[in-house]
Amino acid sequence: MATRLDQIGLKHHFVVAGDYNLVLLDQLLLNENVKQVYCCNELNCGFAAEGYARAHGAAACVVTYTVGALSAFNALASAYAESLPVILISGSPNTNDLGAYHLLHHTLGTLNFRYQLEMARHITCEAVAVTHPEEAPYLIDKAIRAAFRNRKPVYIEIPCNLSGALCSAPGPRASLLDLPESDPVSLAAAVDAATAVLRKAVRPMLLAGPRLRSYGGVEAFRDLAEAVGCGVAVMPSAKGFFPEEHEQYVGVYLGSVSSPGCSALVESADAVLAAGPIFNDYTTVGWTSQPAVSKTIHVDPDRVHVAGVTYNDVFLNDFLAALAEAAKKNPRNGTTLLEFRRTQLESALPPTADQDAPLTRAEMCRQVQDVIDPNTTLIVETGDSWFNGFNMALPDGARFEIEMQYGHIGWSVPATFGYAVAAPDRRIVLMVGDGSFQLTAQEVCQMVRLKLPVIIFLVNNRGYTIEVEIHDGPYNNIKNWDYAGIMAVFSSSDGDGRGFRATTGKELAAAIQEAVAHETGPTLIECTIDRDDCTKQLMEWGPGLPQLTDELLRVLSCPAPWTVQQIRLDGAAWRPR
Ligand SMILES: Cc1ncc(C[n+]2csc(CCOP(=O)(O)OP(=O)(O)O)c2C)c(N)n1
Ligand SMILES: [Mg+2]
Repeated sequence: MATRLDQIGLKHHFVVAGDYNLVLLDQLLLNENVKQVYCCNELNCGFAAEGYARAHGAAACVVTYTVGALSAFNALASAYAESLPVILISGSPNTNDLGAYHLLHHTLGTLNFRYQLEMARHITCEAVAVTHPEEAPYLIDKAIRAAFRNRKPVYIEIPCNLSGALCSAPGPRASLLDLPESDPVSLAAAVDAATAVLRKAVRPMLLAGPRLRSYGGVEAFRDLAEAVGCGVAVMPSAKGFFPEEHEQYVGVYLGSVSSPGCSALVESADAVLAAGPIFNDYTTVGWTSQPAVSKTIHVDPDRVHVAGVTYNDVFLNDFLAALAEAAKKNPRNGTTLLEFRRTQLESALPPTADQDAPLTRAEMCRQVQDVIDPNTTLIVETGDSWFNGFNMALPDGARFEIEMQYGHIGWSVPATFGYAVAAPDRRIVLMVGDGSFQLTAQEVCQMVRLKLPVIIFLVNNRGYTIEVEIHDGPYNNIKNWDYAGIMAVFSSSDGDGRGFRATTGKELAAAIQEAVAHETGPTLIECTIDRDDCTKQLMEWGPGLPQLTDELLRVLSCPAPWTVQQIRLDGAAWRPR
């Protein structure tokens, strides 16, 4: 296992120790090329690996049986949704325990020791359990190969008593990392069909989707954009996959809450090539906006849909590269770009607020924007931080990370930790809401432990503001914390994390100055803003999402034939129509 993790290029793996994995951890420590990084709990451990995979391409984490693994599963599901090859390794009962009728701790107290493997199958593309030392090299390779081919997580279970057992040495890594090749006939046909569509189009557009990076298409997409010469928009989770300073860049496409001028271009285009998109309820703003299917060349990771025909076994990277070669510049393709530039007002810099006035969201964003340089990775958490992030300008080289398909609040703190471990030379900036932070806050102590100079903007708006905009109630209020003060707790006597509270523009500017200069640990800046001070995009996006409104209840509930009357929870009698 250690040799393979080393050979696939991992420099670290993330760990929470437990008595089902201790011997395994000893074995992994023998390979000094792959360092162990410890986490506070297994959910965070999984998310740290997820964040590491974003920066490094792949990741591994090691946990103990059931009590550990079941927590890590949530993060593994995130890696599935976000298409990241994360390898989850769990210790498991000895191979003789079942036959010996041994009831074991950390289990359900039954003799079923298979449930964890069965559960893992649903959230991985390959789940294996080693049951004999000689099977280990084969099963480990099988799982790792699947992770790289599918860009999805995998699960490997290793019994305690086999963790130190001898097995045959692994051979050279051979084809472990190879991607499958497209079917040449399908590929050529798909490229022909797409070329014909693009050639005919008067107002073509390119749209980058979240799967573009996972499936290795970022460079080919840029080549294609330059070959076609048309406008390029990105979906929110693909922000940063096409350079924002490029002359063809037109902004973030998110239906009615897109960046200025962008949705009109995408929706009026006569051909849209969407590379690795995910059109879900969030990204279509509650199914209100999506480029017309009939006009879309839809490029999935392993198939392409063009003009009502699906070309299977055509891989995204191959397709984009071949199409870039084939696409000829259409002189009219610049039309949309020209229109776009005409509609853009001179982008005025946001006004600087009165520096002694209470801090506002807009002033906070204005100052965060100044921190983002070409070497920055901006990581944004679910919440209004998403929308704050979409609005930030990324200079060339800057990167952007978001977990918009899975949307687990609390993801960002451990994922930022993992990302920072993988990319120690980048400036890592996190924007996270108070509610999200409360889920996984403790992982900041690992940033302190490893002296990672992450800058955390903790947006304290006293609650779940994004939920307030979707559907408000008392459940959106949360207990306030002394977020700035928490850094002293995490630093204790052997760390150097710093915490500041900014209640005005002046205090924020001073805190940022300290944060940028602080190199021996993380800095958390608590930005206190009003509970209702949110982006205008959130105000429009939130109410657009489908919810359990009375109208939907009426549409969805098909009463059973014997139902005469149903009593709603609020006591109001409701009769089926
Ligand atoms: C694990 C999990 N639980 C619950 C939710 C539902 N949820 C989505 S956003 C959100 C609130 C986020 O609040 P905060 O981090 O304070 O962001 P804000 O919008 O206030 O800036 C909640 C509870 C979720 N997405 N994930
Ligand atoms: Mg909040």
